[in-house]
Amino acid sequence: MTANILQLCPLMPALEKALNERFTVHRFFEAGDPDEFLAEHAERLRGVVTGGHIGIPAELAARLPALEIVAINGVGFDKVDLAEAKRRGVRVSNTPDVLTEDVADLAIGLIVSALRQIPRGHEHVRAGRWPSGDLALGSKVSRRRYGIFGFGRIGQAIARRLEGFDAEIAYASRSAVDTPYPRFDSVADLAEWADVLVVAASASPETRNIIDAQVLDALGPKGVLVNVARGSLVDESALLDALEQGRIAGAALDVFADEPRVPERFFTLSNVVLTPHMASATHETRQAMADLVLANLDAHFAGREMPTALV
Ligand code: 8YV
Repeated sequence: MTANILQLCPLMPALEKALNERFTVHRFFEAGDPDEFLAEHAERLRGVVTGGHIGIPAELAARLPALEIVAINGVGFDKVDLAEAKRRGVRVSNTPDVLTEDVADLAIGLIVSALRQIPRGHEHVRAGRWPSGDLALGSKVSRRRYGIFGFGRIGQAIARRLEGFDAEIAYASRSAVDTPYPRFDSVADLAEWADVLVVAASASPETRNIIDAQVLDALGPKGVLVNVARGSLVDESALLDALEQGRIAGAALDVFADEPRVPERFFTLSNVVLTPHMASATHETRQAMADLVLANLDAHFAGREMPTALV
């Protein structure tokens, strides 16, 4: 008999097809009344497949007595309680490494978009405004100071790409990394030094709202904030105030505190570039992530060691 698993969000069609071939899949996000659904199915559900940005709410995990594995289609595990999983003997896997390049690539895209105003230029041409005048000037990307907050796999991949821009690079992170780049003790000091502050740290209670008004003021009126990590690292209302008041020059954001809901205040600002959490969203990378999700589930249900286990 195939195992019953709970799917918490839509996934790429090839992954959904492969899951359906292996398991009895229940699409929780389309299940109607969650209480009725759980009353009928909870006791049979042995696995959960979910996105990194969704994880599994603690209340839901607590209502799944037969839960054995949570397979995250993403690298971030901030929305899964790993300590509780360990306590219960529930295994957890994620998809590290395969998405590093794409996230770093999008960070570069956001940096260039924000500094060189690519989205505004695009709109300028499409709206037929070019004959009536040129855009205001942008700012240089090359030979600027880039402060990277979070210097793990993704932060380091961003730094490697920025080398191509003859950039000055520094970082701040929980622990020192073996690298020639200077390390700042605090994010505020890094922001003070940097022209562009790139957020690439993982979300945790310690990093919640760490990019606050003080850090933004340290970044200053010529500084730009780029976030490809998680919205929870940025105090969004402090960011909106700073952008509206010109206390920082601009922001390029792929992630938001309450996504997919984005505060409307962002929509009237001309100094922002906004993308819908798409840093890992390429065919190639989503396929590689899907392969890892399946490899972890297959290994678990075959009693083998999982290739990318967190717990
Ligand atoms: C994905 C992510 O958008 O890896 C992560 O942690 O947030 C992203 O890669 C998401 O997990 C897709 O399900």
